[in-house]
Amino acid sequence: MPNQIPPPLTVPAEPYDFGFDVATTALVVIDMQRDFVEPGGFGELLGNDVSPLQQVIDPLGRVLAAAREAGMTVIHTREGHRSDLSDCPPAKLARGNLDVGIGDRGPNGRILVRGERGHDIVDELYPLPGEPIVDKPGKGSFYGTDLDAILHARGVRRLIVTGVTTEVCVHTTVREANDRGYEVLVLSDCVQSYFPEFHRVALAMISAQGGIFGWVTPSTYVLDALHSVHDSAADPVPALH
Ligand code: C5J
Repeated sequence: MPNQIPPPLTVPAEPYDFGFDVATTALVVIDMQRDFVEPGGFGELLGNDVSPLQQVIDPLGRVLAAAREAGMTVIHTREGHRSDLSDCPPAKLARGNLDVGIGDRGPNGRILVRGERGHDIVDELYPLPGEPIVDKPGKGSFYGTDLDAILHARGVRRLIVTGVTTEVCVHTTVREANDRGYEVLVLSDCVQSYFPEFHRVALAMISAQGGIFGWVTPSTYVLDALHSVHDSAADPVPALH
């Protein structure tokens, strides 16, 4: 076994403590788009109540601020398609037999189409200049995107995953990341689903069997860890005599 230096930050998690550092970890914010989180979007068109998803905005906003202050890589994703829908598989377009579906006009513009208001990220969590936005055609954040290349270029090996929905785009991304060798921590109060039972079981599936896909913890532990980085950076340097 090669000697491994343990990561300097450790948080309690299921199924056991998760170690990470700021330099090799990225915060990934998945699909916090109006089309999923606000009325009039794709989520509501599918018959869902979107209000549970709005509960993650506050805790996720706090994690986002702490990650930015600590200097951690932050990556945002958006699910959606080219305006001519040429990257949308016919099966995805047809799914659900919807009267109004992907590419059709809704209150926030054309549904899940890039450049439309509904496709974009909610104001509260809007990316800062320099934070990569990964536009993805599918549920997973790696499929059909350059996310892996971006992470490799930055030396990122661990992901702290947040966003919506727990059992769809979050889960698919966690599985894709796990198979690519990333260590993944999911923040239980910063992910949500239209279905409480799916949310609960999806989180349980990640940490079961010794962490078969990764780790799960509430955001408070990660906030404390990130604040400790920021606080120690702010400590005055002792004077040399
Ligand atoms: C869905 C997503 N649920 N971001 N997308 O269609 O989870």
